[in-house]
Amino acid sequence: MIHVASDLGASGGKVFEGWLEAGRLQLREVRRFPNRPVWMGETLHWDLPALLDELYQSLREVARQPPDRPMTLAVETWGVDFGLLTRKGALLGLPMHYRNPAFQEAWREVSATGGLAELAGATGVQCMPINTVFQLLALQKSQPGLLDAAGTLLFMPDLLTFFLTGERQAEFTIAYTSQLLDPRPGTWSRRVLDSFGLPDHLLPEVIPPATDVGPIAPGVRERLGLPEARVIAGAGHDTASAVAAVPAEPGERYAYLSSGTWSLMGAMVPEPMGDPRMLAWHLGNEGAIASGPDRRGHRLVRNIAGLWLLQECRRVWSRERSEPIPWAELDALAAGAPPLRSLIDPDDPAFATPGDMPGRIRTFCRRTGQPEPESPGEVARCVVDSLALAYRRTLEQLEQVLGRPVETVRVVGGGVRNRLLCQLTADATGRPVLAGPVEATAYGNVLAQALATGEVGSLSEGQSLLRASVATDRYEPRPSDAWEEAYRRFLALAPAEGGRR
Ligand code: LRH
Repeated sequence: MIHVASDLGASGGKVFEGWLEAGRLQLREVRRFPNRPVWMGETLHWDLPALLDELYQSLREVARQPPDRPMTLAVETWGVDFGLLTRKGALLGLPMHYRNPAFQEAWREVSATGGLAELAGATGVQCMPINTVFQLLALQKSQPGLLDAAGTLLFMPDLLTFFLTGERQAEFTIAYTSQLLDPRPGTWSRRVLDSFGLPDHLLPEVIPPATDVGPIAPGVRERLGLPEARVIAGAGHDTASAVAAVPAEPGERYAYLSSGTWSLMGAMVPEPMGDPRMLAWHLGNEGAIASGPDRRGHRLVRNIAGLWLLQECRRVWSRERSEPIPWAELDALAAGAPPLRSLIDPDDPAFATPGDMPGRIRTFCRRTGQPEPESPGEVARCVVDSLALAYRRTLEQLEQVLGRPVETVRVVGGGVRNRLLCQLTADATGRPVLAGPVEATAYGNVLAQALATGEVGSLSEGQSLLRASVATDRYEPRPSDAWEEAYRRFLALAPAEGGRR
């Protein structure tokens, strides 16, 4: 059987085909394409038609390859974003992208009225302005009546699935990111819907990860010339897919770090955690694929602004130079720049929206009485040093919430390629870093499909297949006084967030 894994991430869309062979998960890249959001007036939107077209082309491409094998498909995307459908299934406008500045306002309003603790208590999720709940509140204000008129809200992976199958549902891991779900029963939170006056008729049934949704509808296949395939709701949330592909050893006490546009750091937990310190520490729960019979699992996580900061810097510098700056060049410049000179808090709201990131980083350093990084190498170094220190802070807080030590850091995703950041993460945290695979979301996506078809019986069986299939690099920590001193300076940048010293 062949499993088509489609991943729509911030740095682009990717489609892989995966299959099981000789005790391994095999992966082949089918297609890569841009996933560029589009400004329409004041609002940033998904370019959904372009993405659907890429998906159709990918399916045709996979079907052209011999041998002819039964095919399944699963789509995962980043969390929180959604589209609205009419009752009859027409799309009500292009889905909005979470980096819209208006969502920050909705968040500030709830925050000012003390509503964040209530929200975090009801959902267990890290309160972030990007969450669906804040998007809906912003929409209620800017487009009164729209939500009442709409028929169904579908999160992005479920929306793409809908266009292929005609089925409407909310896969558990992607629904979890909305901050509208009560994760323990795994159903929509009455408390949240009522206290924010949000309509509940929009929300479809929540289904567990790794569920067979149905075939590509015959009408769709004929119209678009698509092959026969069953569509699976895998782990619709890309982070949940990536974490399912952490090739940890049985019993290993690891923190995962899914490193890409965001740095998602956390640990698997048997049930949602409710430690009161989590709100101040920006820790929350998210969905995972678990080993249990219904596959709904939980993990602790902090969403840390990740390589986004460098991606935005690179965009600005590339524009200045009128050509894309190769990542390898940027990494080399950062490696050669003086270490631990100026530090930022990567999660400062100033860095959350697109714009002149190098300028904003300089302003942050000036405002906090530090030398302003000038050259691209200095700015990039400031970012990676600061990210490594942010990982240390989260790791220490995770240990306190878990009540046990974390012994290794497992990095997966595109950030595995940033060897400097991997080494700095080991140095800053004092833990060995095990990095790989780069294509974790695709592996996790394929694994979810293999679970749904029954080719793989359990998550642990899948993970032992993974260990046989992927390579990891190990980075040993090189702790030093310089890191200790820098960590003290880093913690002072955002004192409200705590830290152990
Ligand atoms: C990472 C991610 C993360 C958040 C954000 C919106 O791609 O999914 O887990 O949900 O994007």
